[in-house]
Amino acid sequence: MEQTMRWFGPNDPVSLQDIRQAGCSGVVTALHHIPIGAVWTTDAIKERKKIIEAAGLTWTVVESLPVHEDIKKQTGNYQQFIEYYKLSLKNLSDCGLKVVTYNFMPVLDWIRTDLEYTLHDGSKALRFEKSAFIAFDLFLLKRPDAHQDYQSGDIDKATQRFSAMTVTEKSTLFKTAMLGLPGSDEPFSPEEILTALKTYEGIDNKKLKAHLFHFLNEISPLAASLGINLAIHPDDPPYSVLGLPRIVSTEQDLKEIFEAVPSVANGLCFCTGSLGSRPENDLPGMVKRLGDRIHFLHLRSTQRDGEGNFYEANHLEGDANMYEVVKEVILLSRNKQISIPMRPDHGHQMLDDLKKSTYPGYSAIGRLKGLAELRGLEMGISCSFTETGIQQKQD
Ligand code: DNO
Repeated sequence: MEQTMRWFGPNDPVSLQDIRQAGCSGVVTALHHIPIGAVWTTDAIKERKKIIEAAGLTWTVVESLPVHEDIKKQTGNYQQFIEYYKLSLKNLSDCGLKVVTYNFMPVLDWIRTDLEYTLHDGSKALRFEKSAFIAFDLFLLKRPDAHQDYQSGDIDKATQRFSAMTVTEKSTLFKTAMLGLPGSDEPFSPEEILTALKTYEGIDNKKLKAHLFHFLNEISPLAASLGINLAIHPDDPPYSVLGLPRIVSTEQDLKEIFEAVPSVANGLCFCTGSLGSRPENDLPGMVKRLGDRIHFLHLRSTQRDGEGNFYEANHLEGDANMYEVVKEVILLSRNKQISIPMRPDHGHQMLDDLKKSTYPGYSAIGRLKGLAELRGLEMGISCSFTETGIQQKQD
């Protein structure tokens, strides 16, 4: 696996030097300052590339080239936005970029209810708590008809949870759930969210999928001809939230996406954290079955409980069977003679970073720890394969 870390650009408190010292050869980044939908010019791409290369690193993966909401809804000038997307792909390819990550989650990217969940050792993790999220939806966001999306028992639990919260806890929950997109520390306002949610009325999973397939049919042939691999990021969490459709949550979803556009360029960012928070997603099996389309790896593990809550565990702990996942990735890489870029996704806020302010999930030391563990795991498995003479997967 090619080891990288996410870097949010020149304003990221984690420096390129930090990332290099963590043992990475490359970074994963995006031009976060360019408004969603606008073309990434070659000048802007080259400028970012120059900064990265001056630090002795490569720009390995684009994460993300965001998809404009009009493309997801097929409203307004969406064909124009698709053309802009194609232009950005062309410009990225002209600058030597080969993997482009994106997502098709309506309105919001990932959602958590607690960015500072304190673990037994004092480090802090990201957490999703079902009752807190329902309480946010019903009593803070006050989404019209939200109660129709929940079972009465869940509403009772959320009501109790909410009434036990202090004013400060309510305000923190509110800000956390509305944090918006990574790379931004600006939360959405409730009015903005409610207005955006309303624009999805009448768009169910089937319709959103058709819109995704249309988009992919438009961009995949170009991506293939440019030598770019597209990597869709799964939904996080992998189910419907706030009444929105979600279509990249299960193996079946992914199979449909790959069948709809059979080009290998139409691929996946295999995020073990997002997919792993849904118990029936068999992560090692998915690497085996979907391997041809995996162009980028996000490795992290979540710890679920029986109540629908999860927190982000240490990279080798939690529910993801990281040993089996990495083993399958090594077999896949050997079979295809490739090195798939990976990054340790998220990390605990720990040690000196507890005093610092960084993007949630993206402090340096916790990710460095995760990366070190994952590298060790990879090396151990690879060496044991070599010793036992396993060069290729025997199917
Ligand atoms: C969260 C990330 C996601 C991811 C996007 C890709 O930490 O994994 O925000 O970058 O969904 O478009």
